Parts: sequence; C-alpha cells; structure tokens
Amino acid sequence: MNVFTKIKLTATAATLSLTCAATGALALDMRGWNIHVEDYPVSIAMESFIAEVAEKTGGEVTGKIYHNGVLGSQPDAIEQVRLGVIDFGEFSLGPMGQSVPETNVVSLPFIFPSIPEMYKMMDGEVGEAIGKGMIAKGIVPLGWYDAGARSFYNSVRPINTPADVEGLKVRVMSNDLFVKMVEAMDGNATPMAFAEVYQSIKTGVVDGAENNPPSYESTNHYEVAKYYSLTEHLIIPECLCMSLKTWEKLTPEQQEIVMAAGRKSAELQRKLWQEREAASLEKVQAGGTIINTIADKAPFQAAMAPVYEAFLAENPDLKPIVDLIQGN
Ligand code: BDP
Repeated sequence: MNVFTKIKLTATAATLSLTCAATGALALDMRGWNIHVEDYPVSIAMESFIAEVAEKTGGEVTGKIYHNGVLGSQPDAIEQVRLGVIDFGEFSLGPMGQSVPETNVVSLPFIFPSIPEMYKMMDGEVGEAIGKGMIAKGIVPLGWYDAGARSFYNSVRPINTPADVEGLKVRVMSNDLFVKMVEAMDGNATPMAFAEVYQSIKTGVVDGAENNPPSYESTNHYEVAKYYSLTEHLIIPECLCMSLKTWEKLTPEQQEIVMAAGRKSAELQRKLWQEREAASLEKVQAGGTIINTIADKAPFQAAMAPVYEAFLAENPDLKPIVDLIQGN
C-alpha cells in the first residue's frame, strides 16, 4: 500500500457521513494556487486536473486555479494550503522544507543521479516517505510533477567551476539549504520571492539566480542574465497537493477521483515538461543567451560536502531517506 492509497483510509468517516447525510451529495468549489504563467506545463496540467475532477464528480467538486502567483508567494501559499484557506496548489518541494522537513532531502544539491532516477524514486519508496511527512503536516500529495534540473545564470560571467561563483550575488528560493549551497562556493545568497527576481537582476540587486530552462525563459530572466551555465545542481521534484482539510471534506468516492486525476495530470505534466524544456532552450539561445555545459561536475559536488555534513548533523532522523536515494 503506498501513500496515495493510505491517505484514502484516513478520511474522517464520521464527519463525512454527517455532511453527506445532511446534503445528499457534497458540493465543493475549490481555490487553487499556481505560481506560473498560463501556458506553462504545470498550469496546463493543473487545468486538466480540475477539469477531470469536475467531470468525474458530475460537477460536485469544481475549482478555479489562480495562476501567476496572484494568491501570494510560495512559502505563504504552502501555509495557506496547510490551513485549508487555499484548497490545492502546485509546489516545488524546495520552499516546502520549512513546513515539512522530509522534503528537504530533495533540496540537497546533486542528491539524485539523474532526472529519470528521480522519477523512479519519487514514484516509489522515496516519494512515499516524503509524502507521509507532507500528510503529517496537512498537505496531501496527488502527483509528483517534473521541474527538470536547476542551473545557475547571471549577468556577469559563465560558470565553469565553483570558483566562478565566488563573489556573485545569487537569488535563491526561500530555504536555508540553498543559502548554504551558494555560500559553500563563496557566493552571496539572497532568498527572494520568485516574482521579484527579474527586477532585482535588472537593477543589479543580484547578479543572477538559478532555475530550470522553462522558468528561466518564462520569467524573461534570460533577457537580463545572459550566461546560463548547465550546473544542474538541483533536481527538485514538484507536487500537485491538496489541503488535508479540503481532502477530509470529500467523500471516499470523490477522494478516489481526485487522486486518480492528480496522477493522470502528473503524467501529462511530465510529457509537456520535456517539450517545453527543449523549446525554452531554443528560445533563450535565439534571444542571446550564452549556454555553457560543465565539463566536470565533480568539483561542484565536492564543494557540497559541508552542506551534507551540516544537514545530516542537524537532521539525523532524515538520514534513512538520504540513504534510500543514495543507495546506501
Ligand atoms: C520554479 C518552480 C517554482 C519556484 C521557482 C523559484 O517551478 O515553484 O517558485 O522555480 O525559483 O522552477 O522560486
């Protein structure tokens, strides 16, 4: 039994039967949070999820997705989902670390050997262990989405070795692990909301940031930071998630529909992701981006040793998940 089936059994049967007895069928109109623009793979997959849920529940469970982060920053939205103020959302596991410690494991640089391995592990025991941690904090995972690999970009110089990061002002997502990651290469890290990055690079508040090709492209960061260096230091899965509070309002049949629709949307998202990644790389290059690959990633990996040491010293209970990923 995996985490997706187990959660079905945790629905509060008593509350549900009361609600359903009173109303016949439960009607629910949900609010969904999304940080991305409307034609982004995540956004298209989320729309397909909600359309499927509405159709399969005969219009009893419906929803509206608020794209472009209009419902607030990602760390805030994660809290709102936990509180049940926002019903569902699509999150990077990066900023989720503050609320769900287990998710921090996938924010360790170079933890996954490759993206296909990440898929395999998230669809197996690793995803299950992380999903359990999320549920314990009020967030129900419905499907793991792909976000490729994140690489550094900046307006100053291409990065080929960790020494090239020295002195650069780099925006990171809100999580202390990413600050430590940049500091391990003697760069200056600034945690900042996604929406502020373009202006901050443009005005020189930071020299650059790090992200996957579709986000680098869809935010137009490539217009202001033309060196994109394929360090691929972070492979952080994303998640379509529902508030446990909302989940508990659904009947068991509706829960089953929601879970199946979540998984189906993840399949679509992963396919769309591949296409968008290729298209984004082409678009940024046509727009003047200078892309460099990294001949040898070993020095970057070696530079991350103190990040791992500090993490494991502070979170000994998470070592089993780290070991699971690293095959120890
Ligand atoms: C994108 C993620 C998004 C993050 C963003 C960021 O999809 O969830 O908010 O990076 O860097 O790749 O903040």
